[in-house]
Amino acid sequence: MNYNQVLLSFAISALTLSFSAKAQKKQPISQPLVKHIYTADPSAHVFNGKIYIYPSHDIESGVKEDDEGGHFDMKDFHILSMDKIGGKVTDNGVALDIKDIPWAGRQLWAPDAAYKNGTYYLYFPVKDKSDVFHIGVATSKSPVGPFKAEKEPIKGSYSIDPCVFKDTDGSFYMYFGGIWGGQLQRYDHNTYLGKTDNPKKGEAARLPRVAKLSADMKQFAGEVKEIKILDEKGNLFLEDNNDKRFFEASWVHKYKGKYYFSYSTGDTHNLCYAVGDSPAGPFTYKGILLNPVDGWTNHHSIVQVKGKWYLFYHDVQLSGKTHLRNVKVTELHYNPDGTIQTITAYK
Ligand code: FUB
Repeated sequence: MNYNQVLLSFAISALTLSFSAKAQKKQPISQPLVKHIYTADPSAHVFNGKIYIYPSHDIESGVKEDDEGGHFDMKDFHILSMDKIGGKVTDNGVALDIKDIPWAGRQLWAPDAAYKNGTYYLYFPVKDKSDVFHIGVATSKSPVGPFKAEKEPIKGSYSIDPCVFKDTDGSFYMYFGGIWGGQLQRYDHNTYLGKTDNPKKGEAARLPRVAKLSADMKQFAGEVKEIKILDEKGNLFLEDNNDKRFFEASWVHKYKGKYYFSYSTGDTHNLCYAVGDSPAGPFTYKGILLNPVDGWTNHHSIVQVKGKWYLFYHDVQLSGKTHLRNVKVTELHYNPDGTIQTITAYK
C-alpha cells in the first residue's frame, strides 16, 4: 500500500467508526418536560387532581465550577403544572425569588411543597449570608405561588434537599440532608462543627435526617433525628459503600402500607431505595431504582397519578452540562413482592 492508500484506509475506518457510534447512540426513554428553561430536582405532587412539579431552576450565572457545587447558583423557582402525564406543561412564572428571602445569601437548591388547610407551603434550602445552608419555608394560597418567605429559616434546620411527606394519619415529616457541598458532614447530633472535610473511607456513612413538622407547618415539632439505612444484614453502611450509601435527594412515599425512602448516592450517581415500617425508619436497602443518568447529579420524586406510579427525574439532555439540567417523567413499576423495577433512562 502506498502512502495515499494508507491515508484513505484510515479515513474510511474513522468514518465507519463514527457512523456506527452514531447508530448506537443511546436514546432517552423520556423527553424534557420543558425546553425554554433549565430545570432539575423535580418534586412532584398531585393537588386537587392536577400535577404540580416543584423543581430547581438551573441558570448559567457564570460562577466557576468548584467541589462544593458553587456553579449551581440558582436564584428563583418556577413551578410547572400539567393536567395529566403526557399533557401540556405550563411554566407558571417566578414563584419565589432569592431577593425576597430576607435571610438568604446564595444558591437556591432543590425545593419541595406541601398543602394543608387551604395553604401551600414551599420548602427550600439556601445558603445564609455566612454561606451555611438552612431550610426555609414560604406560603401561598395558590400551588403555583407567588410564595411569601418567612423572615428566618426553620429553627434547627440545616443542610439541603427538604422532602415533605404527609402520612396517612395526617402527620407531616420533613426529610433532609446532603453531604459534600450540601454540608451535612458539618453536623454531629444537630450541632454545627464548622467547615469539615468530606466523609472519608472507613468512616460511617452520614445519615439523612427527619423531623416531624409543627401544626403550622413552619417549624420542627420535635427533635431532628438520624434515619438509619441498613444493609440486608442489618448493618449501617460505611462511606466505602458509596454505590449504596446516602448522599442527598431524600424522597419518601408509601406503597401498600410500607414506607419507601429513596435517595441519590451522589458520586456514584445511583438513585437507590430502602423500605421500612415507620416514617422515621429504620429502612432496609432494597436496590437501585434509577441507574445513573447523563450529568453528575441524580434527584427525583415518586408520585401516584390516577392509579399509576411515576418517577420524576432529570438529566442533561438539552445542555450536556452538569449544572444545566432538564426534568423528565417516566412510569415506575413494582414487582409483586413490593420491590421496584430498576429504570434505565436510555435504550
Ligand atoms: O440542584 C442543586 C443540588 O444538586 C440539589 O440540591 C441536589 O440534590 C443536586 O441535585
